[in-house]
Amino acid sequence: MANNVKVLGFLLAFAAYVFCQEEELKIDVTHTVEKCERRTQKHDLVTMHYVGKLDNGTQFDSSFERNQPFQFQLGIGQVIKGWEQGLLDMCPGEKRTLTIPPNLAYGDKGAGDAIPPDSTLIFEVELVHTADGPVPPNVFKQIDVNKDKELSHDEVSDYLLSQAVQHGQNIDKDSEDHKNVVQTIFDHEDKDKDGVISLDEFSGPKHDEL
Ligand SMILES: [Ca+2]
Ligand SMILES: [Ca+2]
Repeated sequence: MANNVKVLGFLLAFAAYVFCQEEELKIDVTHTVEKCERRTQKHDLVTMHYVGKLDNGTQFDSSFERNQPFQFQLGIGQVIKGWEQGLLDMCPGEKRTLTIPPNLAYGDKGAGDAIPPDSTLIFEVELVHTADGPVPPNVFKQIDVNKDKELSHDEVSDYLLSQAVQHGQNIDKDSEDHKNVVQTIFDHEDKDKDGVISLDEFSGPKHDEL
């Protein structure tokens, strides 16, 4: 079950804000560099410094105070959407202020005690370094075993079971827990409710060329 939850969380992270109203990200470049050695792109491993504040000015996080920049990979859902979108095409040394609406941050759930529901977040970010990162696996293709470019209930179920086995767990495919996990994924991903998840609907890692 624990692993199912992990896989589910992974899939839902991409779908979490679909139902929220769309608001735009605001990017203000506050410092430019004259010589740009490389601009960030999808799948880069980026190293950042940042200060995060609520829109009332309350600071909730700072990599400067930890004295340690933050490293992550762009484009694979490791960070909030406002970062995924707002940190692209950026030069090392460049600074930006990102004003991120809730639907591109932590939505109506918020995060912990620090970030209340429906918070707009202000991040002052500075790119320290960027480099090529690994291209992630095409999860859609892995799930779509019969290659009809749609994910059926059985395909999603089989994929979750195979992931569990890879992590040394055995899940009963007829258990209520497992069925609920599959159903929850379809509730979020099968937007037109036709019983299959199309490539367009799928919000996890996929490649456009499929
Ligand atoms: Ca299929
Ligand atoms: Ca569908």
